[in-house]
Amino acid sequence: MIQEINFDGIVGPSHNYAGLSPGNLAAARNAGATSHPRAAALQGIEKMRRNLALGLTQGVLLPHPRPDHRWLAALNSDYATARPHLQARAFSASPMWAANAATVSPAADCADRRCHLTVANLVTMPHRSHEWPVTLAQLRLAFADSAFVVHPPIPAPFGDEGAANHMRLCAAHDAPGVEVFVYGESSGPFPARQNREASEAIARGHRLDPARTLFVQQSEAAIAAGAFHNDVVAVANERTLFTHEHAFADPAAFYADLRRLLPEVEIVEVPAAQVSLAEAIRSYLFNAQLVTVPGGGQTLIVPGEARDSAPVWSWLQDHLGSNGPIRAVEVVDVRESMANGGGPACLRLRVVCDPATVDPRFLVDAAKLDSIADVIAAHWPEEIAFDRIGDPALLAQVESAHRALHEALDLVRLIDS
Ligand code: SUG
Repeated sequence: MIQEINFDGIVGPSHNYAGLSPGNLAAARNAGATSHPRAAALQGIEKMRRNLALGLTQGVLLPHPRPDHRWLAALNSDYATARPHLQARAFSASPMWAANAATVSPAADCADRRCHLTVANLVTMPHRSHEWPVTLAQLRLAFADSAFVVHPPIPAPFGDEGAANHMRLCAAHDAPGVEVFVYGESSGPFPARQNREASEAIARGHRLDPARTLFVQQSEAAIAAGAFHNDVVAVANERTLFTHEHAFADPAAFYADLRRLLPEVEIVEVPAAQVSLAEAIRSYLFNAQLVTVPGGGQTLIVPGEARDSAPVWSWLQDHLGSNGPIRAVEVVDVRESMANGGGPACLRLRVVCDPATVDPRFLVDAAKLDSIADVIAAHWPEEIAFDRIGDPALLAQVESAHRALHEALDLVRLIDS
């Protein structure tokens, strides 16, 4: 049966705070702090357990080998002799943010009725620019069935950050949808990571209907306030768009297009007067998983930081008391990821498909999550102080932890290929 599956990136054993993403305020604020990879990964597992408990289907994507020796070799370097800035960029656990793995168009939207995925090139940030080869290998394995088409990345210099800048609105997951590609243009202090040219190329590759595809500009104010991806200020699920008032450059035109293409659309716009852009970004209200639970009704899965914000929490309580589309709120603790600017929505990639067409090694149930948690508890470093990033003993622990997880999931071929 066609359904939405959330594939969460498992937080890798090298998770650390190196402050590598200008424009990502949380990551910049925590640069140099001590990280807790074991707790971080277990927080991610707990979030997946909660999704299963809601009756949702859950998948995983795996951490990448770190440090990335292949990338360093391509730079004519190696981990022992690389300068600290390259060491940190080779060591980042950033593939955990699966929303940046790929852009996904469900089969119902594509002319050939196959589900298309384009791996994101992530060229704007050096530490993320080398993720795509391993992501591509994982996607090719997980989605090897003929129900899918997996595309290589869009070439540089056209930046593409995947599903974080893509939304889909539809009457139901298996019905044809309206696909919305959000791109940025920045004249402010921070880079715009999603290039319109890249989004248009993806839409052509996915064989989308141009009449049902929108290219929408992110507001410059949002980027300048720290919305380095659109999913920091807006999220969509089925017929609901949940967005901040200042997410888009021309919201009126965008909403009019949406209403024309999907008359049943429900637009829930949070006014800046109630939640400022700064508060939305600090609390990650919109970096929530908006999910349809079995039996209908939508639940918003927010980070604990949203509950800690008085204006955000009071807006949510008001909405729950109204007749709005969000019927329930679940709070999850992903604070280790949040400290690097990654909320609940960043940690997952949504794929609408029949689970029977997915390689079962990438799908999880409660028992499999328990066994992944055991591997994490046994192998993941408890903490990484920033000045230990070049330490050979840490490197050995991270590499053996990575292998242990792949062995447990019968996916060692991903490392040895
Ligand atoms: O690309 N943080 C990630 C966070 C990605 C969040 N994803 C979504 N919004 N979908 C980024 O900025 C910080 C890593 C560091 O600084 O070490 C980092 O890469």
